[in-house]
Amino acid sequence: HDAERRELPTHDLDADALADTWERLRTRAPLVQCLTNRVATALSANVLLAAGASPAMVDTPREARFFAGRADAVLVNLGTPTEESMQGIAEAVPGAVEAGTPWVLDPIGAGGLPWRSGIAQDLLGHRPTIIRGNASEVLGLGGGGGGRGADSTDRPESALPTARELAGRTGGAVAVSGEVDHLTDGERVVLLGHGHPWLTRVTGAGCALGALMAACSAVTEDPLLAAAAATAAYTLAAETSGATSCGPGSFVASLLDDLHLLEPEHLAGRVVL
Ligand code: ATP
Ligand code: TZP
Ligand code: MG
Ligand code: MG
Repeated sequence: HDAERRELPTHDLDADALADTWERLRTRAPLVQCLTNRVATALSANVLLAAGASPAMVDTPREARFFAGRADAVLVNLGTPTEESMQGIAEAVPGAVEAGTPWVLDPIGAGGLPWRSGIAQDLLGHRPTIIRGNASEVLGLGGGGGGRGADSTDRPESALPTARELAGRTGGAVAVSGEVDHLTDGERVVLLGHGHPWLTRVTGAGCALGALMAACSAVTEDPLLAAAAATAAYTLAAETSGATSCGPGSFVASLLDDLHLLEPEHLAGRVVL
């Protein structure tokens, strides 16, 4: 992706800024409220704990708004919507906005599934700090067709123009995941080519990355930096895990270990921006 990188606008993020963000996450242990799907719940909580953050899956409509005012960040994921879970999200998001709490939207299935596409469009109006999705979901949010259920059928580079347009609308960052992660705040564009193919063989691996982005958004005012720091940490840990495990099962266990072990100086020394 070096050729693509040369064609894109420059950015001011460097390895030290990403490492500082990772350091702040580990020192401050932000409280992350997760309103997520029933597939990815445990992995997301475990990824947050391994990184040094504090997960709380407070998603009932009766408490979601109250808690969004107390959490350091909120994650909203549309993976397995029910009437009740969507009511919880409808409470939490205005609660987060009112309290100035950063919030992340993972619009699973947007564009491809009718009910949640409408919900995702409505949520855009509340200006998510970060939108994180696969390429098909980001294209879906922009009004295009979606992917194949929860999985992407598009390449991240094809979603970059839509990602930039969405970021311009929300004032936040949009992170399109894939073999090369494409991140933008509408102006700046960051490409990160780390990771491991087994991340696509573990369900909820993208969702857990969204949770980690929420945690990072609690420790920096710059949404693009938050998204990039989370992506770098996660994908660098995954490279280590991929090299030391023998398949998706041992890989996901190692991923928690390697996230836990990833020191800011390792991140700074290894990331290619
Ligand atoms: P999908 O919904 O299509 O399963 P997702 O929401 O799970 O996508 P991914 O695109 O799989 O999200 O991204 C999750 C993580 O996996 C990201 O950190 C990304 O960098 C990494 N990743 C995705 N595809 C690859 C790949 N082919 N090689 C290396 N890393 C990858
Ligand atoms: N079905 C609905 S949500 C979900 C599945 C399989 C999890 C998708 O997780 P990810 O992180 O997008 O791979
Ligand atoms: Mg996936
Ligand atoms: Mg996904």
